[in-house]
Amino acid sequence: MRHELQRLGAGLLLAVSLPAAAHDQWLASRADSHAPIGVMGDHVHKQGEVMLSYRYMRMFMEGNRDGTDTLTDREALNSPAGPFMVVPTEMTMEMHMFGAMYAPSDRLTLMAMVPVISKEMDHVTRMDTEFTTEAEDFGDVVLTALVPVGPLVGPHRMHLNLGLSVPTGSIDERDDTPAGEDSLLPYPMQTGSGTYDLRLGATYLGQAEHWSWGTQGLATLRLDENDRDYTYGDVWDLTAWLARAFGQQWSTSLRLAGTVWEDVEGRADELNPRMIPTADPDLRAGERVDALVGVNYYLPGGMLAGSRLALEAGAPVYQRLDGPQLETDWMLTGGLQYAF
Ligand SMILES: [Cu+2]
Repeated sequence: MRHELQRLGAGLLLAVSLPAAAHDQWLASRADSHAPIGVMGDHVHKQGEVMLSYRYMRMFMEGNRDGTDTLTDREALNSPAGPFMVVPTEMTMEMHMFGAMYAPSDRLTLMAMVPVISKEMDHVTRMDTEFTTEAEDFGDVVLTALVPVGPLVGPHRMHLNLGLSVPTGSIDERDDTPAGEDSLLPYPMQTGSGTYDLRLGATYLGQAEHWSWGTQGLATLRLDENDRDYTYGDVWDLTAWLARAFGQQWSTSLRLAGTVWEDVEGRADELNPRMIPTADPDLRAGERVDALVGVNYYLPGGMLAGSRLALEAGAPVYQRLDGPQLETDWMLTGGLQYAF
């Protein structure tokens, strides 16, 4: 009898505490405990955990824009900022991003991100000649310390993103152009910044039984000038998302991402800003808001327990560019994550 009462008591306690836990505790083992895959440094790990990840990102840009107005190629060539000999018409950017995370303690997660970037840009000249340039190289490796702040109990989590971007990327990409064989390519075709940059920010995550949400702000602050005597503009990112969990394995998300980026300071001697707008350091700044939808899949058990698959795609809902500058049309990120 006493035994049965004990069992009943334990059962009741479990029945009460399970749904309560789902409401009161932030759970790492849910599909939506990771942000949409386009967000990086969104979560921390428990002491001793390791996570490896791979992301494929693709971004497509077509047509020029000045302010919020779209321009024809002819209008871009004859823009008040010019006139120019050449304007870009289309660009595709692909990135393979390899990541590793390790938590030496519950209060510190270390993260390294290694990008490999390829870019392709189509152009048209004043004489209607078309040509394409290509670049492929490493991007800048980013090392980040993720430091939880506040209590590690309850349905909310917050951490600081303390990152350093190391200039492993290239600022020496060259290709043949009508201006000459093996010419230095303009600023947006390079794969690195050439500078050490701070990447500082904060991330907040919240969970309810079926829903979760989060926000992250990040500033990219350039610390010096690169070997070609210029510095990319600082970048300010702010994003927020809402996710709906369907069981433990699936979730879908909606996200808004705002970015503001500044002009290039200084200039590369080899680039002639009268030739093409992408070579003009004063025609680089802009701001954009993207809307994205995503899906996360999480495998909680079995051989590949701890694996995650995710996809996110979106398009700008607002963009204002110091133009003429290529406008963004859509972006996509797919990713694989494995924690052990
Ligand atoms: Cu991780």
